[in-house]
Amino acid sequence: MNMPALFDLTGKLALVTGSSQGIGFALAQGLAEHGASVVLNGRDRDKVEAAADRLRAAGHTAHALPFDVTDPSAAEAAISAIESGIGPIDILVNNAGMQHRGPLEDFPQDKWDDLLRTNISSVFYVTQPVARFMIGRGRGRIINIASAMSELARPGVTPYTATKGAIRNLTRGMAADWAKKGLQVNAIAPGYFKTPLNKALIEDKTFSAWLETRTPAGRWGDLDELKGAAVFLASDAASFVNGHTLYVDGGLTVTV
Ligand code: GCO
Repeated sequence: MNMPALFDLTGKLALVTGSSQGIGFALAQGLAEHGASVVLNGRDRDKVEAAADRLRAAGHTAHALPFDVTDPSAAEAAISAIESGIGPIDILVNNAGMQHRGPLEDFPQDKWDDLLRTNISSVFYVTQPVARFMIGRGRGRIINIASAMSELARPGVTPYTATKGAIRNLTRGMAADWAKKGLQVNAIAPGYFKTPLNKALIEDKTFSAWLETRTPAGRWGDLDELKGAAVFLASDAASFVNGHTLYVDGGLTVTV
């Protein structure tokens, strides 16, 4: 097969959770730029619709589907609605997530519960119904969004770090269960990118200066630099890649 065709997503349908802004929107945009139709998701209907309009204005096929990924019934209903009303889901990107920072000894238990539900349980709630359809077709690509914090820790984000470490192993487990059924399940682990989730860090000049020194590339990542990893893992170019976590972090996780 010629190389460009390997990365061509024309005719594919991708669901990207948490895609009205930030990393999720960039990944949906990258998949659409390589031919996929995309279903955008988020909890805020207006934001999801506005994001879909942005992609349509660029000539892409985009659907807006606001639903709460932390509600298993809502997730199952949304997946059924996509499969029956839009088309078979070829690509699932589990991007929806949250962050809450604070010292672990004082970390609020309700925030702990929110993080586990949003960053881990939602991936199970959304992926299980999608995987059933994919298994029925003998094909599908699932991309979970991990983090540099799947590999490293830093003070003040321990609950988030725990959830992202779990995502790395959940990815491996999904690959173990589903590779023989024709599914490829991998993860993308972003380093530090200027997203709404990191607003507080971006505005913290001390943190930003430290990060730029700590990161071998010497800078924050640009959201467009995540698109290639998503297109690769969603495409036929990754047909024998399974259970892998691909770090897109400027070298952060391989150096001290
Ligand atoms: C933090 C950040 C990180 C990034 C990203 C790094 O407070 O350290 O939120 O967790 O969001 O996950 O890979």
